[in-house]
Amino acid sequence: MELYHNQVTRAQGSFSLRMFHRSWGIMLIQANISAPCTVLDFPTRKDFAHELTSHQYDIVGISSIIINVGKVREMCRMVRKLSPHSAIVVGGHVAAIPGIEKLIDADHIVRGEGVSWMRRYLGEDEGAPIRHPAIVSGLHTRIMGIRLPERKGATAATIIPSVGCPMGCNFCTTSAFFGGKGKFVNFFESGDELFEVMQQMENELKVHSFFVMDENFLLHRDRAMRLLERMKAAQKSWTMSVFASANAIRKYTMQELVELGVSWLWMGLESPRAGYTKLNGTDTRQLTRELREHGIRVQGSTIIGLEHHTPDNMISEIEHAVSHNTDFHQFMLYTPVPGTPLYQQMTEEGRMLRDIDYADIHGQFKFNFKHAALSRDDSKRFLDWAFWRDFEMNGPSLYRISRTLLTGWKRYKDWPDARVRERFAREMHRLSGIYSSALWAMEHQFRKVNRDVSEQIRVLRAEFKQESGVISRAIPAILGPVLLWTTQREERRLALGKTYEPPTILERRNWVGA
Ligand code: B12
Ligand code: SF4
Repeated sequence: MELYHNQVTRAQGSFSLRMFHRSWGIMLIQANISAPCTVLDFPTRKDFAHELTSHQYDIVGISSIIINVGKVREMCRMVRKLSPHSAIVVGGHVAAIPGIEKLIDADHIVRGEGVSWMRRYLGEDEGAPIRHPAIVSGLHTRIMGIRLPERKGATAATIIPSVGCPMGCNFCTTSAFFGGKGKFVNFFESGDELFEVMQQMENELKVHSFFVMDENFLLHRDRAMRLLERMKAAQKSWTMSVFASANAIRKYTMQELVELGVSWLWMGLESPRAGYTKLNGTDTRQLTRELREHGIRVQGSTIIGLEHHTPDNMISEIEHAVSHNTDFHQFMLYTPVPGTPLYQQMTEEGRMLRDIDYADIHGQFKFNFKHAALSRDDSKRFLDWAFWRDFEMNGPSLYRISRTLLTGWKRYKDWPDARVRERFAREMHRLSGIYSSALWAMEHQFRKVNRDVSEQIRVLRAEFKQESGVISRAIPAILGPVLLWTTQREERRLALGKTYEPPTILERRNWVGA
């Protein structure tokens, strides 16, 4: 249940950014029905059994993606045994598995958007406005061997403006699941609606920072620009983390992005030779550099095992990806996932491999199809190497994000728009002492991996010192060695096979009188 550690910073050892994320789909459904409802997130088998036997549930809804189909099967079995009168409804991406009806024992399998389905099923108004739940984007954050304290307002709120993406890239399961090319489901159509939701979350969760869970937020320019107008009028100095394709980013000037508060941007780089419309004519290295020069942290995403990849060109493609020097870099195997056009094509060409466990189809292990030039083992070798190479050449992501922050701060600390100044100052003042300390520890620990990068970290640390206040300047002398110690302790723990699990969370709604 970890984004970064599973698929982004997985080669970064104790520097890997670790945190868990709630299951937003079921939180959204719960917030939008009037029936009494419990969300049980990350239950152990014991928790699930206890909940099933402590209350009489008419309906048990189970959310899952494809890899977890084995768990869904077991949960259905438990419901039938422990709560035999309950109807079982299974939703989420797992529903795209061909023949799912035969793999699990459920009464309803729901494909696509779930709020309207559940409202319809319960006899409620499916067209009623969407009520956004208050979602803290991550929990149990951990880095360099330390679990960060969870203060109200310190972690971004998740905002879900829509599901799906109209770009319809052939491999993209999220796009396919919500209708494919040209289609998506908008929960909040206008910038005004979005502004209201964000303001409400600001009040409820005391946040200034938002993780916007929309596959291609910047594609909808009118909505984003109206949001900006409202933010300016209300003097909101908000920070936003968004997903966007290169063609969508190009619709904005850097100034507009900075004023909107975009501080982290996930962009698909895929491959320089891939023919995806979203990349048409964009020099992604230049774009990445430009974004970072404006203090925007870039998370790149590159695909390993596209059709044109061979053992001869794979290394140079990975080197090209690494040369973007993004703050974070995800590498994913080209993976035909049920429901996508790519899966359809591979099936028709007889190239899907049989007997691959669904639990292994997640793009971080080995191919699930027959590639023209790369074997399954090659796919894993190249994938693992890509992560390692990015880490070795560019250093820990924590170092890279502090570098981007400092660049942004220097550029915008005296900017005329107070909202922009305030945003950079907020991050800089809150974090400069911590970053300097972490940089001290990184500089020491990274020497054994790459001396050049360790030297670059030292230079950045000196710059931080110059820009920081007196107190922040004093912190590294004490905190730096402590972080070095916790980092080394974490390395030892991880080497012994330590793993982390999310806590079980139970939330009831409309429960009074139930
Ligand atoms: C947040 C997220 C995560 C979080 C998970 C949080 C969590 N606790 O589940 C993190 C970062 C940890 C994560 C991890 C992984 N993820 Co992920 N993740 C996402 C992401 C970006 C957003 C999901 C989301 O919340 N969307 C918003 C909500 C509202 O949409 P939704 O979940 O689809 O729910 C709607 C419907 O599906 C439906 N619905 C959902 N559940 C139910 C239940 C019922 C009963 C009903 C009726 C309806 C219903 O109704 C909801 C409202 O419309 C999606 C991509 C995306 N944009 O959707 C990928 C995605 C779901 N992840 C994916 C994958 C592959 C993974 C990993 C395997 C990656 C990896 N290699 O490690 C791991 C697996 C983790 C695990 N063990 O389960 C794939 C799933 C592919 C597939 N077809 O199954 C997706 C689609 C990304 C992609 N395009 O490839 N992920
Ligand atoms: S642009 Fe991104 S989210 Fe949209 S279809 Fe392509 S891969 Fe999927």
